[in-house]
Amino acid sequence: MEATERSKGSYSRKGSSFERESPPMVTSPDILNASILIVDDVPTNVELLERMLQLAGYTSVASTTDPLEVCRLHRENQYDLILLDLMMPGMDGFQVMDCLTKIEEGEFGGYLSVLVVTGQPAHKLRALQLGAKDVISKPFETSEILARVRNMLEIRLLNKEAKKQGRILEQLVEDLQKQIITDPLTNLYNRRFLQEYLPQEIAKARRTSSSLAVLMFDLDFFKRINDVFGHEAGDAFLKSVATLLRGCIRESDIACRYGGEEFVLVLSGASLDGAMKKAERIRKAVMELDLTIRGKPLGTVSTSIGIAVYPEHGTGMEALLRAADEALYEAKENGRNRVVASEPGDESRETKK
Ligand code: GH3
Ligand code: MG
Ligand code: MG
Repeated sequence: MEATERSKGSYSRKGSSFERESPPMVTSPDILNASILIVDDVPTNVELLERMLQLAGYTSVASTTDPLEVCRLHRENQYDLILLDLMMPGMDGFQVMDCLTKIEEGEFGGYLSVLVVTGQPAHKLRALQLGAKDVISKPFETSEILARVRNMLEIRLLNKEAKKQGRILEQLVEDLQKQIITDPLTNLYNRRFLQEYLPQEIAKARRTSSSLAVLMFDLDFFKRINDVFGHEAGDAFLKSVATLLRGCIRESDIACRYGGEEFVLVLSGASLDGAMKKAERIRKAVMELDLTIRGKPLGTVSTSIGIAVYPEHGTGMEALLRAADEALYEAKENGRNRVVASEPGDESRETKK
């Protein structure tokens, strides 16, 4: 029993059930359900091929005797395989292929699967050079054409699957890149992002001789919210502060969750005065947040804010963050619920409550 399972190579025992380790990417039903178009100006040729494919189990076989229709049909249906005659009145198979290639390259960016079925062996090489993936001569053997159709569809479907997996992978990478720089509770940027972003913004401010403000927030006595109302209430409050911060900055600014109940705003181009006014507005707005958790109002939570501005209070990220942190510390020391700006030479400016 074990030997048989192992010799199959694709099943293993996991828990109490058998799980497929690597399911085939393209199954037989996938191939039989793939969409096929037959193009030939002679109706009896079309009927012969159609019947042959249907008898072999193919479920999605369409046909046309008008070569001028092929491109429109392909644009509408994006066939997995086109069986194409070469000698047709109005538009020959080479012209059809040219037009199909343009559609694939321009609109679908895909893989054009054309199997040329021709009565002129002399045209085989040219057909292959112009993009046919395979060529078969009329009269053909049923078993040979069926084998070629199957092989071509397998490649086409594998190509489709690889593209799909590629897109899934791209999305995954994009999601991961976003996760790496996002705080999961508040959806604000996290500290890691700030550390990448701030030096770049400082460099930009230096190049353009403009200013930049760093505002550091710390909620006052926030531990009490958790102690009295529970952690869930604390989380809900942090989320509303985040929403408030996100709503009051410009597109060129960023809001980060710096730590537990600490937030940082980076305001590009802001002067000290502008930053102090904005901080003051936010301080008041936080005081006005009135959240209710399970019918209980959380009451007022105040916030202390420290501000540092490039280039007055520092010309690098660490110096600016330190200056903002020191100003915040001073706001706490001076009674909380206030905005304090760092000042060159360690003095500070403060707005009153
Ligand atoms: P201070 O005015 O000195 O800043 O007082 P404080 O209580 O805010 O400061 P402290 O540093 O003593 O406590 C911070 C509190 O923030 C304690 C911690 O439980 C809470 N906190 C930090 N992160 C989270 C979080 O993700 N969710 C919740 N609910 N609380 C958090
Ligand atoms: Mg804190
Ligand atoms: Mg605090």
